[in-house]
Amino acid sequence: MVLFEEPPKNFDINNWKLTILFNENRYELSYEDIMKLPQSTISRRMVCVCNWSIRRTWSGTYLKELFKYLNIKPKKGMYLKQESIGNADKASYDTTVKLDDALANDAMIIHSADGKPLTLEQGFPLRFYNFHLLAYKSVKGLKALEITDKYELGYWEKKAGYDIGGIVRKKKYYFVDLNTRKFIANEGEIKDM
Ligand SMILES: Nc1nc2c(c(=O)[nH]1)N[C@H]1C(S)=C(S)[C@@H](COP(=O)(O)O)O[C@H]1N2
Ligand SMILES: [Mo]
Repeated sequence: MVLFEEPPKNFDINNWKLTILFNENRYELSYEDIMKLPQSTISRRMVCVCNWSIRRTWSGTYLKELFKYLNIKPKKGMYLKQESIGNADKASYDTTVKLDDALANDAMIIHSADGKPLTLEQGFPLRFYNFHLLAYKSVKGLKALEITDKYELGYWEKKAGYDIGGIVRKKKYYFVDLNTRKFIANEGEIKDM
């Protein structure tokens, strides 16, 4: 059984735009527009709900830079809903995160990993990432970001029985890139490994 959504078929980047919804406003950015935003490249660790982790070098734009560019000033206590492109025959993948937390933890919209554009499997053209949270809170093949006052479990998250918060927990993880297992004694982004 395919538990999650597969990458879109016959994907054409020329027909893609990232939609951002804030209050009554709708913004649309093409891949070209995204590549013109302030760029950052940084090595950060992703952690999977299945207790493994990998450090990669990610390139993209900080969420706060995107908001600055669009002149979006959300009030405190809002949420950010991410939605994927999806397939014609399948529901898209969606998840909602706390917006203040995403901004405070330097969440990014990412187009490249280790110097190469993401593959469709990795989330081409764009992937949201809050490294403070487990990978299931990060949507691949991003289509829309919506600033909302609703905090709800995503369709697949609900099916899988995942927790709505998704914070990286104090736990023993397997660090694939280091080929080592280690107990991590604090919550959130793993910075010291
Ligand atoms: N579009 C989309 N994004 C998604 C998913 C998905 O099925 N579709 N799965 C989520 C889940 S459950 C996980 S664990 C991670 C997996 O990320 P990876 O493929 O980079 O390991 O992506 C998340 N983002
Ligand atoms: Mo997952």
